Amino acid sequence: MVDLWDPLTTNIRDERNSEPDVSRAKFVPLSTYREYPVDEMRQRATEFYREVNRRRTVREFSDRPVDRAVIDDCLRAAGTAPSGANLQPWHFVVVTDPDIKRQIRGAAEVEEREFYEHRAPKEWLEALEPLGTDSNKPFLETAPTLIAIFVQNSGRSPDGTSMKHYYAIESVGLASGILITGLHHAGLATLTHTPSPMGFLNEILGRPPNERPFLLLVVGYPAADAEVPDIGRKSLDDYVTSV
Ligand code: IYR
Repeated sequence: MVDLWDPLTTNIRDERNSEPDVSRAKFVPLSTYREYPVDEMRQRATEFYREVNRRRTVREFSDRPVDRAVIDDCLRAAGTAPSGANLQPWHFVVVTDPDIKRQIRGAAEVEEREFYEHRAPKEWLEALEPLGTDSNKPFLETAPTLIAIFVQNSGRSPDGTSMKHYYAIESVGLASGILITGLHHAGLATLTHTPSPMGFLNEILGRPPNERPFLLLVVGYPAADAEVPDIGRKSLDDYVTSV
């Protein structure tokens, strides 16, 4: 049985009776993997957990600019995410222009007012209560950098024809997680902001219709007096079962 999801055999989708054409396949030795003695492995796992456990979503930002080389390396890290058929169905727009940030804030606040005043069911507003959010989004102008993340539902194959992207949303979620973790690791704060709907981002940022906004990531230094809600994380027993 040929796995039609396998990136090396997807080119046989319309020729199911023929042998897989793996002529494009090229394999190289796995030279990047590193194995550690188990003690070191444990130490590394614990250290990584401690590092990411310090991350908090921040809603009050300083206007201090951030170093672009840091952003670019974190975007490179995001681009290493696994993706369906390795099609890398993401696009990131780094926004620092104050005028574009102002436009984004204006459009986001229109949607957010609609959300908080009409669209959101009572239950949803209650769930958001501990976070203290409302429709004012000053951070969209204060923070030095916004990263608009788009999912490409389709792309172009090398011969220029349109090609469907598989597991596009999942792939962009994975890339976004790596980006957030990388920025935190570098010492920057982030806020995952999702005004809904976010179609205005295509318009303001000139992105094509095959791209859907996934997330607006606010990036910067926290304000000197930034506070975060006193909320916790589930413990392992609450979200893991083993069989
Ligand atoms: N997009 C709104 C509401 C909101 C929704 C969820 I789910 C959050 O975790 C936080 C906020 C806003 O940004 O305020």
